[in-house]
Amino acid sequence: MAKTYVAVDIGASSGRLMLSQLVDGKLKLEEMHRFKNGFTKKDGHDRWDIDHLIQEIFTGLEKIKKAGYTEITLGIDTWAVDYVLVGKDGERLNDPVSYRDARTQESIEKLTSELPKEYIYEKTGIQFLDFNTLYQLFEEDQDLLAQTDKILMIPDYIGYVLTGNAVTEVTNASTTQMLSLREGLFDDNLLEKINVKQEQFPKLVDPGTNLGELADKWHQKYDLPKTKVVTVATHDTASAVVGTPAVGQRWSYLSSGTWSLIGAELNVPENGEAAFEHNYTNEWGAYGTYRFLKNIMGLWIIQNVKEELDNKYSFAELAGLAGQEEPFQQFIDVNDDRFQNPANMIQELQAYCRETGQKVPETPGEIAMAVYSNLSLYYANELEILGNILGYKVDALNIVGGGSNVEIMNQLTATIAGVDVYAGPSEATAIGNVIVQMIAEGDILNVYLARRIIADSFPLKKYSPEGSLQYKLNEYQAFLKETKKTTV
Ligand code: LRH
Repeated sequence: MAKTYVAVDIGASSGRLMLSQLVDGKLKLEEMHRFKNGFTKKDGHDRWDIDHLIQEIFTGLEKIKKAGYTEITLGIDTWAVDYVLVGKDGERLNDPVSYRDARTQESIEKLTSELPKEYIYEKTGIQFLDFNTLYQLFEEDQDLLAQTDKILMIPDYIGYVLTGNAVTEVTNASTTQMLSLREGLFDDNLLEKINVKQEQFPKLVDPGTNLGELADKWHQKYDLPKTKVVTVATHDTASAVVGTPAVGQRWSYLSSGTWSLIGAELNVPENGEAAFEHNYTNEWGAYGTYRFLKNIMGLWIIQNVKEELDNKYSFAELAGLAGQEEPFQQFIDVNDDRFQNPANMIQELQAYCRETGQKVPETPGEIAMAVYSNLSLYYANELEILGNILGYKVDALNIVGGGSNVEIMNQLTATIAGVDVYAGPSEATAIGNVIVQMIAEGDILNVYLARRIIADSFPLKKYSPEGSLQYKLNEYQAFLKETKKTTV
């Protein structure tokens, strides 16, 4: 019987346990358990309920055992930048704060008044986002930090709870904005500025490292399969890029989930002036690669809209309603900070349109179309910037993740950007997670072969440009220039 692999893949809005086997050269993937995720206010901050997430993992593993799988290999990936502080007794000191919490709103300015941005970017190659771990730790409660034995990134913490073994996996660690590109270690100057010691981070490991067996105490408590935990590319976006079936010579990717991450896979980091100016990042990828990309606000906007409409419409229904509306009724800078965690997303979108003297979207269809068409414009704009920095025009955009199901956006993006779009698989993150396990276990030779297997196993949908919307992109770019200028 084929070996059984399980991906624990937890994003900011939901988590899942996906079971996978390699059968006759094709990947089989089955969802075994799905649960919601989100943050709530506790002790004055927006926090994740990490114990609940771990409980859901056990629930999923029990289901897997019940379905007859007695022995599995397991990998964990989650969103980036957030961490858990663990004390000497091995217990977490508090629930982890969410990156959307307001505590770091001014931290980039504060920290970079002492250590110039140019220094940090040259060292780390990581984009400036106010929620990077660097700024979160800068704002951390100093009493808690003094009691901290280990700082564990979220997936490393989950792996630690499951096995008792602590590591710092590099793809996720790179999002801290504290890893030195040249040395491959945490940068001492940066650590000193935030009062953190090298020893507080367990040893750095690459994706594909064996973490260990599920601890006995969990077998005593629950009915679980025999489980070997492998440290995968624990940053969900890194797993998604591994799971991208790379179509085209000069391919690019858009990992479309709560966030939209658009970029290219590089073998050498690109942290020159142009990349700095456009705030592109060089997050570490699996197998020595760099994920040269930009964060775009993504489906977070539509997820909030959906909730604020009392979940009356599914995502598919919202896309259907959007399809009945004309695109480009208004331009929106979807990456404006005001959309990061507003009290009410619909009102924020409407206020933005009002303030910029544009048509205010009112109906669910109008609002959804405003979001989708502006996300597509933003993607196309970034693809142009990406091409300018790298010195070539990409010939294909591979859209993976849940957003790859939104046909209307796939088509608009292809037409505005003037590139072929290949959509799917929507579960690229879970796929990338199990691929790293399969390579580690010797079931697949390498990532190139893996990507061929993915393309053979999951149907991709191609969208070619329909006419040209270059003029719309030009108008949008002029709008962004103007609004960014006036807000400075
Ligand atoms: C996507 C993601 C992204 C990070 C953000 C915090 O889930 O990991 O790559 O920038 O969450």
